[in-house]
Amino acid sequence: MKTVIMGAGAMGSLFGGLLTRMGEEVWLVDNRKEQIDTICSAGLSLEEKGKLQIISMNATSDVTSVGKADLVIFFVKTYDTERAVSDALVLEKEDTIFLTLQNGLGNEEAICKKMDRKKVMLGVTGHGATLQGPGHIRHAGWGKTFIGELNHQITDRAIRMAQSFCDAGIETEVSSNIHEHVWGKLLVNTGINALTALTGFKNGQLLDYPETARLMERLVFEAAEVARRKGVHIEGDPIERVRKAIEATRENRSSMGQDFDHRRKTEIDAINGAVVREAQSLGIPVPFNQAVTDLVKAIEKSF
Ligand code: KPL
Repeated sequence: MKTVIMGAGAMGSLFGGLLTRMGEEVWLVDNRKEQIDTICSAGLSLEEKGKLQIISMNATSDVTSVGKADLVIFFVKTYDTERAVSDALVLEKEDTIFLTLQNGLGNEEAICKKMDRKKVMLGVTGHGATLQGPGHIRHAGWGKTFIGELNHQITDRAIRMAQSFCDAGIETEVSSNIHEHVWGKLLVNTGINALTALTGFKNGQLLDYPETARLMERLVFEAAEVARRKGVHIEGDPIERVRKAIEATRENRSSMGQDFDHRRKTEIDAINGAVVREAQSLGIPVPFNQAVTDLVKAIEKSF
């Protein structure tokens, strides 16, 4: 099974490293030259539970050099999905599967604009990773991964993929309603990402102060109400679910936090911004999500 990962940031490198370590043929594709050159020359440095491991793996900036793929995983930032999908067209053969494990809303639509829907699968992951430097990541959060077909059927290819992820130490379940998991993960990102970016906190610190814990709850409450009004079923208490995700990724700096640290564009439009857009179309006020979206966008413009 040949897997190509579009996007060699912290999470793309983590999945790539874990699958390579298990013996899969994996290629990381990214146009960040320093990241790719370091992985090619010195391997991927993976810090996990206090141990450092070097994993030799394939990485390139030239997607046309990779050949055809059995599985393509999109791990690019949401605002880059359309470009990555265009780049990935050269990897396609009759039975290639295109899986997104990205954050936020809108990835399915962006991928399906150019790919046959039957080849596309959705997923979400509860893992967290921090890019420490070129070619060097720290695995700093553990959680389940869910994958599923767009038509909600449990297929053999989904079961096989989940098995190979599990073999690599990525606990994965096939879901018969992956869209619920996409919304569940959206709630997690809605409560964590913008707040950690704005405060400079690691995920766990949000619960250490009543002020940020309260803000997290308001953001999640609003997003859960939008989900409810859209008819999306969210299993269990949404705020409790986000608290658990914060505890499981306590030592991680969220992806948006890392974007702020490097003065980079963020995924705010696909996370709290998406909640605001969905709420507007339903006519529901979401003042906390509107406020953090405006703050993140204003700071982003100042970079
Ligand atoms: O998805 C994440 C992110 O940082 O984008 C979490 C799960 C919140 C881990 O940090």
